[in-house]
Amino acid sequence: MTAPHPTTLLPYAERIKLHSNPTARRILEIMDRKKTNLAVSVDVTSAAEALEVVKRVGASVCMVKTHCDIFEDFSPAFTEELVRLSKELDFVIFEDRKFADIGNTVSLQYSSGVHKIASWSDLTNAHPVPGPGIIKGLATVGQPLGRGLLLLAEMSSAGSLAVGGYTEQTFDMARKAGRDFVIGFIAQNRVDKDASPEKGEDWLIMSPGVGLAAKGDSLGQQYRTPREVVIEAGADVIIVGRGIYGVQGGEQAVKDEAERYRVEGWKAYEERLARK
Ligand code: 5IU
Repeated sequence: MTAPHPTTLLPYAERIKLHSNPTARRILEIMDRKKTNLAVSVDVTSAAEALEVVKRVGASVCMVKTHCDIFEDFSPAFTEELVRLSKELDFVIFEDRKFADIGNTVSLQYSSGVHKIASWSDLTNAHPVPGPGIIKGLATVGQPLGRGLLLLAEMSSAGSLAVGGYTEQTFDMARKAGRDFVIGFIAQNRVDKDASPEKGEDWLIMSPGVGLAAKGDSLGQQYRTPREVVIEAGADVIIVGRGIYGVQGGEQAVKDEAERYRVEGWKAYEERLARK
């Protein structure tokens, strides 16, 4: 076995001081306070239903992930309520927008339009494919608001082109941009290979494609267990969608399932710390 990445041997609480970005600090603070590395992805098409799911899972999560363009009835009232819940139930909002255009266009997509993502979402993400201008464009809008950005270094889906040299160059791009706005990666592995917390460099790795029951879906999604993701791959946050909001059995079942994933994710984190 290769040696564990040094970042994975540090408690979340000890990593707070390695970040200046307010969203990165808040994520780590919440994770430590609520004992959770679970993010729930609420991919339902009704805003009212999404808020119901959020109320059920809120106590168990550090983050709620949205796709705001999925909602049939998106409105400013929805995001106001989501922001209110994020304060009441203590979680961060992550709009999984996957920006992928030139800097000028993404700055408009982030600030304007129907969704005005930067006004309510603490965290968002971007494909590095357009080059570093995408980070600059999003930073002009998000950084003054204390928002954070993740770069998509890898994807969970079968046949993804975000592998090898592409993934490595994504990390290099983030490093060059600095950690004022870019706080980590969506990835399947510890893509911040030689980052050393001893030298003050810390990145958050968040992994979708997590499930305790299914191994995948019919459209290329691939699932790993929380243990595989947190211990073997060294990711910091597990992102679960259908495994939680799609569980049969009504409101209580969704709440219980979120709690089950929280416990699994946290046990795995404690086990990874104990490897020292
Ligand atoms: N998502 C992935 N894989 C990725 C990226 C994002 O699944 O590589 I980047 C999103 C898609 C969906 C959620 O919103 O994470 C996973 O949902 P399920 O747990 O329902 O598969």
